[in-house]
Order: sequence, then structure tokens, then C-alpha cells
Amino acid sequence: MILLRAAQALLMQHEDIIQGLMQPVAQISPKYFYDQLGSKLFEAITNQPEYYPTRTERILLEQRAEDIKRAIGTTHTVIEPGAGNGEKAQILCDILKPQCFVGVDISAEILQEGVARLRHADPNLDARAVIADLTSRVQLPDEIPRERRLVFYPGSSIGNFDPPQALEWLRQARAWIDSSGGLLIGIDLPKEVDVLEAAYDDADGITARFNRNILSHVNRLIGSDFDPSEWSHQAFFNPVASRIEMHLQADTSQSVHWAGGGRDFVCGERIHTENSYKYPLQVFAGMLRQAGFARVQSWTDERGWYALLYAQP
Ligand code: AVI
Repeated sequence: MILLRAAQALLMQHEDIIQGLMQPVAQISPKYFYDQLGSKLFEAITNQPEYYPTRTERILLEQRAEDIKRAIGTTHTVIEPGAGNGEKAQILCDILKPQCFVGVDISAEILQEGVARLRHADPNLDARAVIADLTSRVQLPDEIPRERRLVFYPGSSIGNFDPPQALEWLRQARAWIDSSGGLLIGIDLPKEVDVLEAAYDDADGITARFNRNILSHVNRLIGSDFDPSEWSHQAFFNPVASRIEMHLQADTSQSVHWAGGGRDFVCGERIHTENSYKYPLQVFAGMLRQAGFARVQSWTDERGWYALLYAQP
């Protein structure tokens, strides 16, 4: 049964990728960035001087720890979708001292290491890993108590969903908690275009490697023959949609094949790999209200680049 489900999941992934590649403007979902190398490259991105979100959020969490703790109060369980290596969970668990932590992520190995690290830091913490794809509805194990849950979604990861999906995601977070719970979420705010574009095109080329690596991952997943060295990294701000867009642009005309199909790309043609939305604070607070969160508090860094919001039903 488990093997059958795994085979079905692989088949769906295969279809999902090919369907994206066959669109008039080819696209690959950003969830395929995160194979083992992709996860390492993302970690390296967060340490680049140009990539301010992770650093700004960490400083904000540390500087406003007391206010955040006062706003949230007693928390029984912290649930972190996309927990990765658990680094941010560690900061929050130090502040809130919950009894239970549930990390949810698609990258099993990194999540399990992160959860083990949290357990090691506090042997009294009941830390668990739930391996799941956050782009579909996630069912949390029944044994996790419903009272006083805090859903923690840092890193401005919500920005990688298009607005309707983001709203759907917020509704799912609302469904995970009861009236005693809340959501602590990080969002990246609009700012000067130069700052935004540099963050997604660092001088050391780490983001470019991260973007191109999606093609190697896709090659392994669908047996295609993309040559990543034939593609250039593109990142620019789209002011109409208020988002950074990442694309891969073909340096030459080429044919790419996979079992049962393929596609020709002309020189200069692009594959759209990621959007990263930058929401004004009031717009995002409105989305939270639409998703069923009636009370919203927020904290912003002194440059006004990034915000943490605490939302309650
Ligand atoms: C994971 N996510 C919030 C990152 C972002 O900023 O949108 C992904 C990323 N892509 C390129 N650099 C970082």
C-alpha cells in the first residue's frame, strides 16, 4: 500500500513537471528547487550579504522577543511548515518554551536532522517530523493536541505562492488551530528595486546556481536531458504584480528530450521558475482577515523591509 502510494506520488510529480514544461511559457514549480544540493544552496543564499530577509527576520525575532512572547502567551505546540533545518524553530522555542514542536517539510533528511537537533537542545521538547508536500492539503497527526497551537511560518515563504494559493494556505493554517491558537508569519515588504533585485542575483552567483540546479533535479525526476550550463539566471522585479520573478533563459536554441516527449527552445526563450511576492503590510493583513484571522499585530524592522505578523482567530 505504502509502495503504491509512493509510486502514485512519483507519477503525479512526473506529470506535474511535464505539464509545466509544455505550457506556452514553460514553467517549473519552485518546489523542485529543493533537492539535496538545492537545499544546501538555499542555505548559502541566506548567508549572502545581498539576501537580507533571513537576517532581518532573525534580528527582528531576537529584538522583539519580549513583545512577541507577551502577544502570544502560553503555547503548547509550535507547528512549523517548511521547517527545514529547524534553525528558526530553535529561536522561537527558546522564546516560547512550548511542550511540543511539529516540523512539516518535503525534505525528509534535512527535517529529521533539524528535529533531532531541537530534541538534543531540549530533551524535554516533544519534537516531531511530518514529511509532506505543502503545496497540497496537509493532515496533521490526530495525537497533536488542538489547544494553544502556534503555526509558525517564517522566511517570507508565503511569498512563493500566487495570491489565491497564499490565501488558501492561510485558510489551511486557520484550520490547524482552534480559537486558542495563532499564526506567526514573516513577510518581505516592497522596497527599492535595486535592493530587491540584488537579493535575487548575488555577486557570488549562488542564486544563479540555485536556479540552474532545478534543471539537474528535473533531469533526475523525469529523465530529461537539460544541460544547465546552457541556461542563464534571470531575476527582476515585476512592479505590476509586486513580485520578484526568477527565470532560466536559453543561451542557445536547443531540443530537450524526456521519455515519451520533449520540447524545442529557441535562444532567449525562458522557463519561469519562481515568484516571490512582496506584500504591503496592510494588503497582507487584509488577506489574513479574509482567511479567518480577526486580530492582527505586527512588528517591522527599522528600515521597514520586513514584517512579522501575529494573527489570531
Ligand atoms: C524560500 N523563499 C522564501 C525564498 C524567497 O526569497 O522567495 C526563495 C529564494 N529564491 C531565490 N532566493 C531565495
